[in-house]
Amino acid sequence: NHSSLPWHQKPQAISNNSSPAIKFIRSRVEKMSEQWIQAGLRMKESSNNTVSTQMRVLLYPGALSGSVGQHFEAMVERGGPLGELVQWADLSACLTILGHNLIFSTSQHQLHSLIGAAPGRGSCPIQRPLTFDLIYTDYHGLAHLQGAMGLAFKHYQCRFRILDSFGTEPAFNFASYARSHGYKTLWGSWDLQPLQYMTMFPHTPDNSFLGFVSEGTVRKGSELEPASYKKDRIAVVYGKQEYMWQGKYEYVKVISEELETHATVYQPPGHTLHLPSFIRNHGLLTQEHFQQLLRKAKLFVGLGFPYEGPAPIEAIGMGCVFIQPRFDPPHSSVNNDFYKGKPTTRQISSQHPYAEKFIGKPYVWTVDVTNKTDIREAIKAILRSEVKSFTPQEFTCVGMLKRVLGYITHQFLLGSNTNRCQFFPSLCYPKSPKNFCSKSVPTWPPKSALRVHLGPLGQSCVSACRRSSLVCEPALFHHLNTPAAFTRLGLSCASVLPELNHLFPSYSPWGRQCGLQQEPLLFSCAGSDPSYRRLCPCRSHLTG
Ligand code: U2F
Repeated sequence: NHSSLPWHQKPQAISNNSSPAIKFIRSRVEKMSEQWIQAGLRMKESSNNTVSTQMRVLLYPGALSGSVGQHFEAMVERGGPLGELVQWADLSACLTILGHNLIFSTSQHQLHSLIGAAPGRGSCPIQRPLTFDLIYTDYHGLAHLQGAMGLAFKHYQCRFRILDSFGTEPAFNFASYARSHGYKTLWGSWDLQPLQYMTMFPHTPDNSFLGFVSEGTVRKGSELEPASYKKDRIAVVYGKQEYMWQGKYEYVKVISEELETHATVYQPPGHTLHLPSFIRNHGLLTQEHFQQLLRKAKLFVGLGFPYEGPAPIEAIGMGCVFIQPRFDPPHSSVNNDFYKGKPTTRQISSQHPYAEKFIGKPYVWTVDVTNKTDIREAIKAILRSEVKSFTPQEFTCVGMLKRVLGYITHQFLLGSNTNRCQFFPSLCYPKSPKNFCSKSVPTWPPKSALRVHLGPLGQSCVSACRRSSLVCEPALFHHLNTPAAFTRLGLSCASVLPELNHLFPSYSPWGRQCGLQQEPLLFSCAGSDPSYRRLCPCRSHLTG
């Protein structure tokens, strides 16, 4: 019964809806609306009572406003990044289906009237109470919010959620620590709860993995079903701008000897592209046409850049195999211009580490692209294989709905607006046990989920938990941050010292030193050091 569902409420939109970015977002939401509705209905069927809280939510992508916005907008139709727009589109759709009341704005001017201080007497503005329960923004937007809210910014910062594709590790987030320990970067240093940063892929559980949707479905009668695709012997190269192809001629040549090779490189007016002659270039395509091409293709070819975008997940969802370069040594903020200044110590082992590590063969082949024999062998094996389309559950509409519902339920303080409960109640507590506005220790997930692991020297808790097919859970760190936790692990400590150190709690075998964490904001699944064995709060999880 569609009429009982929340998306029949009239959506409120305040935005400049003619910009290229807004057009992209709007067209994606419209194109996927049927999938979202079906997923919402499935969720509703499987949840057994009907109460959940309707939030007033502001979506403010700062990257689309002001001077940064002008630059971003100018690049949308010229091969610039679209991944962030994919996320904003999917987040808007997801929150709408969950029944929340959204305002989407890309205007810095409107931001002032929506949340800014009202003019007071003389030069003293009066801060109005914030009427939004949640504000989703990005790093650029945070600065705009700070400008608009003045002193109230700190007071309300627990309501912010930051879309942050590549993630922010705790060491970079905690300003005084970042300053004194060499983790100060262009971004970071906002002293938020690390879980307030929402990433495009599950980089570290210190942040919340927001993701996006990549679902290849077709209509069968009244139902949407996973699609199967008839494949031609063609490859599509992942590289929207000419510079991305530099140094990749030989690699693409080997592929083109076996498959007809297509590309979607943007051609600036009056400019001749210098692509290899064997390439069939379509120019930058609309998302719909790009996806049509992927449906026919057998192979999607990563060139090394862009890093960690949505397109490989879409391609795999449309039955392509993704081949991509391995990075040896890995790229990171230390040796790579793109990652320089990003608040993460991650080591990027290939163009798309998620595809490499979480999906892998037969869908993903990570190769040494300087070794022609390796490439040739991989291509031959791929052509012999029969690979079906595959979408990890976490990148489906249902996956994203469940995840975002979980975050809203467990990461939100019910304040003034209790009892506006309606839609997906089974996962919704009457009072949220954990929120970012109180200083109390988290109570979700429950302690019973905790699996304590003592990591080997030099390993982060992200890897230590993953090695045992578990996931690091930062909300459980406080259970390990006690002298008794060391004893339970059979470690006898010569000294037990509390310290500001993002690697703590940890054990150092030299001198049998046991280090406790002094600052909860520094609890960090990410981070490793050859002299420490980390105490890791792991938990189990549903695959995918
Ligand atoms: C990533 O941004 P990108 O925009 O480069 O990410 P892509 O994976 O290329 O894809 C974004 C979307 O663009 C669509 C495609 C994807 O959903 O369907 N598209 C299209 O509409 N037309 C075309 O011809 C080709 C693709 C990442 F997401 C950002 O976070 C990073 O900043 C950026 C750089 O690493 O990479």
